[in-house]
Amino acid sequence: MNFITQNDITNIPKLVAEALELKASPLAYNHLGKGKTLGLLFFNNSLRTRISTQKAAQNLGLDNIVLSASDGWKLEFEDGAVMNLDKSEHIKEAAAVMSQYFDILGIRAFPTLQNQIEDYNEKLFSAFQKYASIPILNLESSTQHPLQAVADLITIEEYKKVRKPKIVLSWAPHPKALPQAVPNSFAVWTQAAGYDLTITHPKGMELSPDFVGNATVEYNQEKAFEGADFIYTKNWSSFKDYGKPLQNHDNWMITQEKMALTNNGYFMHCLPVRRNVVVEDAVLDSRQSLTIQQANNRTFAAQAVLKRMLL
Ligand code: AN0
Ligand code: CP
Repeated sequence: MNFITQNDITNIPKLVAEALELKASPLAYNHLGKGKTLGLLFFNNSLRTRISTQKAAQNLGLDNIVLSASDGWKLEFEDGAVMNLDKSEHIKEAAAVMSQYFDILGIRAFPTLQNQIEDYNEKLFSAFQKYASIPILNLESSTQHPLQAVADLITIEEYKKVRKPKIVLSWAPHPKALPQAVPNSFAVWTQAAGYDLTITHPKGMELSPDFVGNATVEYNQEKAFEGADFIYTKNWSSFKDYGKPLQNHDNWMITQEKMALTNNGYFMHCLPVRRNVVVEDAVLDSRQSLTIQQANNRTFAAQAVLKRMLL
């Protein structure tokens, strides 16, 4: 079994329940991974994804090896390429060789944010799927970050006070161009789990319709916040004007005043977060912030997924 999108998981509420069982008893399956090795290939930096996935593997008795390729290891992807320039290894060999050493291969690779077609076709992940002979685990691809979404669903399950809470995904300012992977995944996984979702962002920052699905889009941030139980915040760069960051929207920062419009709502963010740009200190440091709980749940999200991949 691969774990790349929500379509790889049957019965999402059951996966969340399995994660909560593992959280209560992390070592219950600590022989499941015995004799097996998880490879973790990072083309970009990571704090949470790297350590929580290693921890999850460790809890399952699964050995893990991290390969950090963020320093410019360039793979060739084109069929028939004459490799006389800067790329020293073809994906065909790289994926096949890693398949000899590992039983599962986790990959993190951010989008180019230049070529929308390549990014949204998941060029790198598709090539690894084609040329690796072992299951692939998504540690954040060009368009999706499913382990983050599972951790977010676990956190919502733990903190919701009603069966169908009001969940709002809000765009927030950021100085750099960031991927759409986190909001894309949050949107599809919350809806796949049966929740209604409201998305609020400035005009022009619409996400891909494939990920928005049936969510309500509300361009007035304060109106969107009214009565919300969870405010999930994330910056993303433009999908329409592909990869362009939106500047001069500092008034979209999450403040205490805006949180006061909610139903004593919780604040969520996947981290890393830029303080007093995305969200002000008072919100992040308040009791309503669930960011550290979300980060903790990354371990159990990864563990529930790896457990299914090993069974
Ligand atoms: C990345 C992103 O926006 O996708 C990783 C988030 C988990 N964000 C940053 O690098 C700031
Ligand atoms: N939330 C998240 O994926 O963080 P890292 O980039 O540190 O892994």
